[in-house]
Amino acid sequence: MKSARYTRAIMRSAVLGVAFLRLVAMPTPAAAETGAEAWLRYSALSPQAARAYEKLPRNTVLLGESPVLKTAQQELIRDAAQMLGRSLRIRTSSSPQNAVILGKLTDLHALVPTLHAPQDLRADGYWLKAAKIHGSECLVVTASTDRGVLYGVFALLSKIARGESLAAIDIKDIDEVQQPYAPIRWVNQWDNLDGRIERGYGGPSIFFTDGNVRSDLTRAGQYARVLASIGINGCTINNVNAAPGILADSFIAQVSRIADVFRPWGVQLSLSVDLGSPKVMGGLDTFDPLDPRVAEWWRKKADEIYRRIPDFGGFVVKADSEGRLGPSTYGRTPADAANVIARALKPHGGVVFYRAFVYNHHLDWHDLKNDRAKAAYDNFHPLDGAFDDNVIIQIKNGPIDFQVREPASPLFAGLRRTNEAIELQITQEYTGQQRHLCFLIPMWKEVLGFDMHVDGNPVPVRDLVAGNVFHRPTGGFVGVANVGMDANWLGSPLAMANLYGFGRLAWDPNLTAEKIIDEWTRLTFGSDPLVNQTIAAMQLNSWHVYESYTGPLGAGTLTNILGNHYDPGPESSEENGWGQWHRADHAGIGMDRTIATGTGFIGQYPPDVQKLYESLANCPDNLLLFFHHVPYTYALHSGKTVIQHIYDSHYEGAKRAHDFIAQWRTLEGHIDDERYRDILARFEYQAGEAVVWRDAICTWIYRLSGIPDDKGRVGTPPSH
Ligand code: GCW
Repeated sequence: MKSARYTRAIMRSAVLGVAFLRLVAMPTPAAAETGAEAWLRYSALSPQAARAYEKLPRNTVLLGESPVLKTAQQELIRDAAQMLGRSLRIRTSSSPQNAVILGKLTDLHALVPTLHAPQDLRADGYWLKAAKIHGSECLVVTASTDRGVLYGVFALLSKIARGESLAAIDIKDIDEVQQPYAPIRWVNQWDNLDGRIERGYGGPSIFFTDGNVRSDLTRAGQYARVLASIGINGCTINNVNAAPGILADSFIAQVSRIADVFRPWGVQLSLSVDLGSPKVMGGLDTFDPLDPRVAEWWRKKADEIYRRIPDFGGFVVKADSEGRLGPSTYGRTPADAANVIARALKPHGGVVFYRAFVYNHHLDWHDLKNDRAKAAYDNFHPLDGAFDDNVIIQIKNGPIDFQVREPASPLFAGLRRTNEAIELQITQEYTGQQRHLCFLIPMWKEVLGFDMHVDGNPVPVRDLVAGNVFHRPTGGFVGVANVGMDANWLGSPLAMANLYGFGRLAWDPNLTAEKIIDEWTRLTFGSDPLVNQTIAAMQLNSWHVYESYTGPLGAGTLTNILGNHYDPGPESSEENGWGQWHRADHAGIGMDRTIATGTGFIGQYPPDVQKLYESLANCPDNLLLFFHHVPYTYALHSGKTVIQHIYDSHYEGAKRAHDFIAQWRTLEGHIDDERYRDILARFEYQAGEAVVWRDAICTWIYRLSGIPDDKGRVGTPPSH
């Protein structure tokens, strides 16, 4: 009943939309934009562009009636009307003439037994196929799951919105199968129950406020739509530094309301849990994972959750990490801890993500062999094979912590009999906190494409995490998103390219950064070539620019590591237990992680990768200081000394950040004023911050090394 009303409401708004479009002769200059629609703006196409879609069927038929399928049809009707100015009419399966037919393959076969997908459709994969059905031209959007149908609809809408392959939309030609690379494509939100978000830069939580679930969950539903549109199928709603109270029965009842608004979009809800819960809030005197009472506690808890949330996804666990309780309290292993929870979830089909971010933050920095980078591999590699089938080890992309550049974590190649997922950070904790432009897809692509040379064979990280290499039952991609109540979700309009890109890479890590940014820019700003080219180029350069005025040569972000992770603070990242970044002194700089003389971290990689990093001759310049300690006068492959490279890089980076202002100004009048002015102000701010960074790091290193800048810039007061 409710959904029929909703359908009518959608239809009404579509009809009104059409009426409105008829009144407006031509697309007006861009209207006010808040960013709330993200890349789902679906603005009216120009009459000329719309003509290319004239052959899109006039009707739509839905086979089945699940909430996800209904969402798919409503989305199609509404957005096609917005873009094309005409509304698809709903027909039943008895009259599928000239229709976009939506439904699972099994239902489609009942209608057209002869239609067979060209390949097996994996869960969530879809097939867009033009076909003559009962003598009339139809367009089929089909999949093996309801969710796949929804993804197929979003893909079709995206093509129309981007004006992609106009010829391909010719009803006779379209025949496209898309399959996700891996089953796990999730986001994590680090939301606290009081409404604050750890490392969130887009406003307060869309889920929680003052210790409760928000009464109005409109934004949570909109978020699920945004996620579904790029194929993301799971969302962990609370901070990995989990409040035990999340598991109180009364709270689960509240959380189930969030699951209700996710469900129509095929997004599974999951929770971060505190491993101490059985004791801290559960009434037991222990949380020892091997105690049968603890196992029973988790079983009952899981049963209770599934009673209220039948499609619940599972738990994320951060334990023995940064002060969190963990199995070490009882001399147990991460496998003991993960398995006790996994067994409680197993009968319901749930999974446990156990984070590999386990390290000692009271490390003795005087001991030059100590190295935080070694922790994940040291803790998890020996347990390979000890984890149950529904446990996934969630591994940060690099061995430290989302720095501006890190090598791929060696643990990706260190687990053969254990599921794994890569954890990428969409929220820009160490990369400018959404106040600096930093498009992270090129960085993620480098990691996903990094060849781990497993057993001497070429093996990119993307295949390891997808579970393809060692034939694991599951695996994939997790992104720490941290969207908030700000209208534009992440606090900065351009930062949304990272969320979009995460979803696209999780679906297909072989997509190029260029393709992803082109898609995002067209969807977000329209089809003006100047806008597309300018924004794409700025985004594609932005990571290198940020890296060059913060921490080049693999030195780490050089930010204030004990505080906000934003301002320059190179001294803070040394001489404390949280790990060592650069070991800079008067004679040299860099962390010696070699097998021969350093911490031995390089020894965690397969032999061919060891060869790459162990020798100074082979080690790439951009990771030199991550792996080696060298004198400031050491000559890079480029021929420059390390110190001169650092000076030049900071000056050049700050200049390039400043150039962003002029590049952006070329877009005045080509995009809406709101976003134009908002983003311009951000670039002006970033240019100033880049100078602060440049001067802080150059002065620091000049004082340490005593070596002047060849070009005479460092250490001299500014001339005006
Ligand atoms: O990078 C660090 C962050 C912490 C975060 C932790 C983690 C949620 O500074 O805020 O805690 O990583 O990933 O667990």
